[in-house]
Amino acid sequence: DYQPVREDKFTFGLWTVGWRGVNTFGEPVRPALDPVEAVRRLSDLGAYGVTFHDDNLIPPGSDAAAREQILKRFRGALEETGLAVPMLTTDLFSDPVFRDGGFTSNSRDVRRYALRKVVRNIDLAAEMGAHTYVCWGGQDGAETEAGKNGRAALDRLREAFDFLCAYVREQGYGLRFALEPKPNEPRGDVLLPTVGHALAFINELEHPEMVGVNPEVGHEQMAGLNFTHGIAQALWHGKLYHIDLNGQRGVKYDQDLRFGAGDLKEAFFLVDLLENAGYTGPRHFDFKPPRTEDMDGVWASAAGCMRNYLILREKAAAFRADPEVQAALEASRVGELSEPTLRAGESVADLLGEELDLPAVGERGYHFERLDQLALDHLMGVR
Ligand code: 3MF
Ligand code: MG
Ligand code: MG
Ligand code: MG
Repeated sequence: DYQPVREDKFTFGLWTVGWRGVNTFGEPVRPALDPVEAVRRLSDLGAYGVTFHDDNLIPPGSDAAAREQILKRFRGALEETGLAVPMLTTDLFSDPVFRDGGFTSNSRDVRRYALRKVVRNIDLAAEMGAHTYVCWGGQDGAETEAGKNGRAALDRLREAFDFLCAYVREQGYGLRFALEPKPNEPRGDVLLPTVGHALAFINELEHPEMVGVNPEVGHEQMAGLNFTHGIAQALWHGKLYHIDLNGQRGVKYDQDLRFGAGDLKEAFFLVDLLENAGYTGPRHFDFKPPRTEDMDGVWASAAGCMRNYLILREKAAAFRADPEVQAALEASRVGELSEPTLRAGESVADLLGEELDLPAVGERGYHFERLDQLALDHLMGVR
């Protein structure tokens, strides 16, 4: 019946089901959603937790008393439902002051304000028991080359993360940061456009062990990249701290379709990878119920994200368990890639002394098409 349970670890951003459907050409189509209502509805649907930007829960400009009142009500909903808050993040993009970015705005006073906004929300993240703090620098980017010194921007970004890591260490919080890459939108070009750029950047930090990535399906696909390959590399580096699941169809604006919509085959192999690689973090949905939907459609869309994940999980397990698939994997030499190329202790002379029968090996076929068709047969439900 594909009914999600808490152990599936499905989480949703408050900004996803709460998205009011504003777009570049259209006004909001749905009413504001009370975060307490979001918690209750997501709990009823079987989710494990919720995540949010500071401003999703506490409207900017709230005074200390209002903030406490909102938090008290929200904590009440968490207690009542048992939902967790495994991740928090900061809105460093909506306010007009962030029109040239947060950590990398050309304006130093804005950069200092961005740091203060994050520090305050990190305290809340720790209080809520979150393990991950996601940073998406959506307005950190440019439309022009002359207006932005790319190397200085990276200096300032490093300065920000070195400072934030030091703060978390001083406070003794058990938090790790996860950078979310995106190639463009809202800026013409965004800083750290892909998973690979983010991984390289992390190596330049003072505490690289405290910083990983939060890749989003659609963001890599907007750059025409293979998301599953990107996740494989993030896992290989031990850097998959969090993940944003959704759907996207090709190189165009950030569609944020529900998970499974968009490139279904890549979604299948993504679930297969996450389930088999031992990823234990939340399965976090960052999607936008389309503007066509009323509130019933919003909940149908959220339920669809989880349902599709569970169906794909079942299909992936059946694919791996199928004896014909196992034989096809063997015929495709997939397991052989896990064998080291060199023998232990082998000398260069040993290697040089070996011959390869070029004509014979050149004729070798890999039978990937047959293997891939078996995957599609499973995915399409005929096996
Ligand atoms: C934009 C995004 C963001 C990030 C969020 C988490 C608003 O395309 O994906 O969602 O996921 O800011 O930090
Ligand atoms: Mg997106
Ligand atoms: Mg996104
Ligand atoms: Mg995202």
